[in-house]
Amino acid sequence: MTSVMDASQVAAHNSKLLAQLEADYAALAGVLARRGQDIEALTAQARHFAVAVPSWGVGTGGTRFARFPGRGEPRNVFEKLDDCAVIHQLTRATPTVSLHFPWDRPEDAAELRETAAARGLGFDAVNSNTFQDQAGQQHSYKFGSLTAGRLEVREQAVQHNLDCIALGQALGSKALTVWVGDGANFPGQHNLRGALERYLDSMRQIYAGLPDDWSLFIEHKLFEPAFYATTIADWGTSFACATALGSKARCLVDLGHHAPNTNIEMIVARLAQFGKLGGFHFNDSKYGDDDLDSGSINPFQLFLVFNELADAALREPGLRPAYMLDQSHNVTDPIESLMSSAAEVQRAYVQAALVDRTALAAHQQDNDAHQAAQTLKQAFRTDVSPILAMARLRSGGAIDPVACYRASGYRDRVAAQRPARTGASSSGIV
Ligand code: LRH
Ligand code: MN
Ligand code: MN
Repeated sequence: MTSVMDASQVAAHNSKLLAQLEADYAALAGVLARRGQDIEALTAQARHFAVAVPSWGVGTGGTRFARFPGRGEPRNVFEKLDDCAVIHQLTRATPTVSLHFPWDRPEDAAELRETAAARGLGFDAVNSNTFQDQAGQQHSYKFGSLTAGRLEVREQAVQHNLDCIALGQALGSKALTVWVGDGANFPGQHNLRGALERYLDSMRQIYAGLPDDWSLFIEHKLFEPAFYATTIADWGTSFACATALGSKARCLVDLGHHAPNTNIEMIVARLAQFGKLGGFHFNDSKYGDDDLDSGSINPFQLFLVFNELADAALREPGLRPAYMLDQSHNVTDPIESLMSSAAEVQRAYVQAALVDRTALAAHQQDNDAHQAAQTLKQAFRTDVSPILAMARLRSGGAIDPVACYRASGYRDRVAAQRPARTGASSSGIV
């Protein structure tokens, strides 16, 4: 395996921080032991945690008003893989990359797969894109894609999804995530029920092209770009469609795709209960689909989501929802944001493992609401940072990934190799 970053730099970084980490780890081990918890079991669990990185996350994001490119932005999918490799090398928690087509369409899929493997990376779910028109495309998606009134538009959108599956197969992916922005900006613009009927008809054709060992993830989103009525706006619609399509279709929960204050952890519990929880796009938000760094605004919500997942895992040991970050980095170095975000999601996972479920169930049975809430709070308030750092160290990563990355000079090096793009792009995503 070829490393993008020199392993000796990681080793030098770790040797400086090792004594301090060992002291913090021993102190936390003592606290946990008093609660009857074994730190070694938790560290082993943390080492198994993995979350996929979105290829589009390593470029600087933007809004629909402006994009301010960062230094050394990756110019193609191979350079994106290099950045993803750094993230995984230092965090050891992001072994897969999620591609978006046609943004990442490779000329040679086999070459891309080999390059990824040489970097120690694999491919997670592939994402289709029928929410914007591409150069040379025959029919426009201005008035919808999978739900469009015109048959030729729907056929083109279905074919794009089938092409994504074929490309994903060549890369070793096992899932297709479909998010469509289809909807209406005005009451009366289209027939609300008719649009969903056309969506289902299109999705049935995509589902028919899905290999046996693949999953089809339906991603809902409340609004944007359709501001009056989005066809797949909520988990209920997503659930109904996944059920209508069949067992390979499941729902994907992007945390930013709900109205503020929505009880997302309850949506997670419902989907898990009915066998339709497919996966997550992790991010954080204050107002809408802000795509802020995971855990940066509401880490308690993230913990509560993982608390439901921990409960669901006890009931269904086979439950394996797909974890991915889906963020847009406008004011930070994307590599730093993605490394910190992976650790924040991993933190919530470990904190949820700390919950004393026997005590919680007893408080619930006794109607002791106060102690039930405190049981969750105790786990949430526990600083598990030493567990995360030790898990990284033992897996060959960095004790402090951002400090190690900054000291390595990686951004300066790639900035020299990847000249700045000229001109301002107004793209809100890449
Ligand atoms: C839509 C979304 C979806 C897209 C990505 C770029 O807001 O969350 O997952 O594929 O952003
Ligand atoms: Mn998403
Ligand atoms: Mn989104």
